[in-house]
Amino acid sequence: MSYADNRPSWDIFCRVIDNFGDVGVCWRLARQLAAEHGLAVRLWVDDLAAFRRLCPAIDAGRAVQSWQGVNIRLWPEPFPEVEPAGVVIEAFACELPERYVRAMAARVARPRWINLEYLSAEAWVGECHGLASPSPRWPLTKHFFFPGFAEETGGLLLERDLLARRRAFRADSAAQAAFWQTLGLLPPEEDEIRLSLFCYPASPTAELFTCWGDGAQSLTCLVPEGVAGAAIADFFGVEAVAAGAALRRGNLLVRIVPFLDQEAYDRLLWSCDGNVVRGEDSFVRGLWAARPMLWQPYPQAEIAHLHKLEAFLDRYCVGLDAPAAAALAAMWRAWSHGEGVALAWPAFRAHWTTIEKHAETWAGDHAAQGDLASKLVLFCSDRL
Ligand code: TRH
Repeated sequence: MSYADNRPSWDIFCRVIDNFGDVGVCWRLARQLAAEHGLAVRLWVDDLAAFRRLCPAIDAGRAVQSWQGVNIRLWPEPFPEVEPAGVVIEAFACELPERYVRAMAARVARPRWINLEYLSAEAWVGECHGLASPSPRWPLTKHFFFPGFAEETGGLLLERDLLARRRAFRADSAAQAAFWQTLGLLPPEEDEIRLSLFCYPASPTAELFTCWGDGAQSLTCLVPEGVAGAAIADFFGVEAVAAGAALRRGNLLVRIVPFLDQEAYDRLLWSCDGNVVRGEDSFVRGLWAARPMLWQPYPQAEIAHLHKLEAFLDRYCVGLDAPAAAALAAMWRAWSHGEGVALAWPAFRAHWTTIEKHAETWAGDHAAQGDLASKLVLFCSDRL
């Protein structure tokens, strides 16, 4: 019996360029397509060791394995002869193997070929979403599918029950205490603020830590192992940091926790009072966590990421009162530009409650717009 049985078959191709975003998005999408849409999903990944970081159940030495309803394959070089699926997702323009494209072209019922793009809040995304690009070489047409924040885009990844699970978890102090225990932590003290930190190696952590350490309130910052490790070690004057480390400066306590699987990372975001997130997938998860957050887009050439930041701020601040919006924008800009962080923090903190209410409303409104996996399934079935 083939991996697809009688279900519609989908192939997702993912190359790990650097970091975790590419495989993070593909893995989340693959699971959702299998679990919520009854599809037979094969996920081809060229770097199983990187994948394993977000999903420790993966055996990096096995070329074929199944987990959580997804058939996972190592993307080998040279690529073998395989029967292409009915829908083929080329994630982030990763370029499909030529042998596979030839097999797609040879199929009587030509597969749907989708290029899944990176997320951006910029206005052009809505105009480019869904555009067709006929191949100059093959009798095949590729369509561009853009995730995004507006109705006319491909939407955001969101599992059907995510917000309900988040609410239930937040209402359950025993579940929260059990989660903290898995990280070797007690629940937060009355007057403690607890934040998670996921940032880039060059993010201005030293300035942020100095400002938190000098602050009046006790602040615990939870950092998954491997995140900004050199900068943190440098700041505290130690050689290296590893999971379990506890480092103090004034009112700041930095705790290094293990790098979590995606489900546990969600629980971390839900459990903290606020979160520092980055890139694409943790950013979206931070939005669904609906706590005040600080986002840094993936640094790109020619400051393209700063345009992404401004475009998102324009959308996100709609409906937020002007002083809180100004404080939030100043803080996010300082964090991404790498200057003025300590100056921006007090106002950001002062508007915390307003920002938190806004985050909850924003999540509810955007969840109602339809999620990426459902939009993608509809987009492909419309074209079958
Ligand atoms: O790792 P990133 O910086 O990924 C980036 C961006 O996606 C960017 O768009 C892309 O061009 C570049 O990679 C190549 O950040 P991102 O997108 O948040 O992905 C991180 C993934 O790691 C996400 O799926 C959440 C997951 N994660 C865990 O599962 N456990 C953890 O402990 C942490 C910190 C993250």
